[in-house]
Amino acid sequence: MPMIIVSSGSNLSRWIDALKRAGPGIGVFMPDEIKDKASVRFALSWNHPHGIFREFPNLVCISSFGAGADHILSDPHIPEHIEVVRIIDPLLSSDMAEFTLTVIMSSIRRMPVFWQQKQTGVWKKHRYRRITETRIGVMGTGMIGHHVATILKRTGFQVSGWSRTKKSDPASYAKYHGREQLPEFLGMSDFLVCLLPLTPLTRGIVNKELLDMLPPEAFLINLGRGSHVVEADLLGSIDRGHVSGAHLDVFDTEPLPPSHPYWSHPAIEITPHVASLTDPTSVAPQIIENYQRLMDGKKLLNTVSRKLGY
Ligand code: NDP
Ligand code: OXD
Repeated sequence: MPMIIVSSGSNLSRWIDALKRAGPGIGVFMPDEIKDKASVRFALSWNHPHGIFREFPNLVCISSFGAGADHILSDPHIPEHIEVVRIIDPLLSSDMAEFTLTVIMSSIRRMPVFWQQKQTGVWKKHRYRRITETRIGVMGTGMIGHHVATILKRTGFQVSGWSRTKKSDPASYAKYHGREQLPEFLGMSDFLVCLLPLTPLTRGIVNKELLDMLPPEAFLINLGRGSHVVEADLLGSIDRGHVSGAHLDVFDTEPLPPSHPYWSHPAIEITPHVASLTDPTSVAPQIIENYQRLMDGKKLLNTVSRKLGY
């Protein structure tokens, strides 16, 4: 039984090679290579064109290429009975922790200011903030956010995490949950790191009301999805001088359009959705495992709740 692989814009050859190595004998095809559409039960997707799966009447499972499954769930043409699964990979978490550390360290040691000074030959010292003086709030302490919060705490930062449900595990960092505890959590976040999934409840969560609850001169790091942030509210908050700046890795529209005001804003740093890149060789075995489970009628791994949206 063939597996189909669909992605808008990505070069899929590395993926196909990795899947063939992990599952020799399993046919991996692009949708238009499939003659017998009814033979397909498993699909792999990243930002597929909405509606494409309607051609495959016996599809049972769609796997995301990455941790997020919002790009699958946003397709209104995917019937409720189709199981959605996603990637959980320690490399995604450790790469994300390295990226978050890089952004925070660069900010507290004032690197962007020094890079700018170099452009004009300015020799001027600026004070820095120490790790132990810096409070970080991680919104979303799931597979990735929990690891990021743990590494930041081990590095010496003061760390709090916020999630939907209460956590009973031993606290390596301060834990908050639910809307009621959000203001207290935000009040202690000099750096707010967003690692939430995009769901109906988290879309637009980083809005004026939330930003106003951050300490003065807080810095936003958005690594979740662009649509978590209300762009005009972020720009307004920075321009009023309440939030000092932001590092944004994800955007409502990707690639970020050339005319977008973020590009020219001096307090906004931009990276092109590279905080943590899925490694095909690392994750192909778990995709093949789910494919095999589907064939064997077994329970799938890393399933996404259609109800919760993550
Ligand atoms: P998980 O599903 O493992 O974790 C999600 C976390 O968010 C959980 O802690 C969950 O709470 C919390 N959460 C969800 N909804 C709410 C809510 N309404 N209020 C408060 N907390 C909420 O996801 P991952 O950690 O694997 O990934 C997180 C996201 O990171 C992905 O969805 C993706 O968008 C993004 N990502 C970005 C990448 C990049 O390169 N920029 C790379 C990889 C991922 P609870 O624990 O209570 O369920
Ligand atoms: C992911 C991503 O969700 O790269 O894996 O954004």
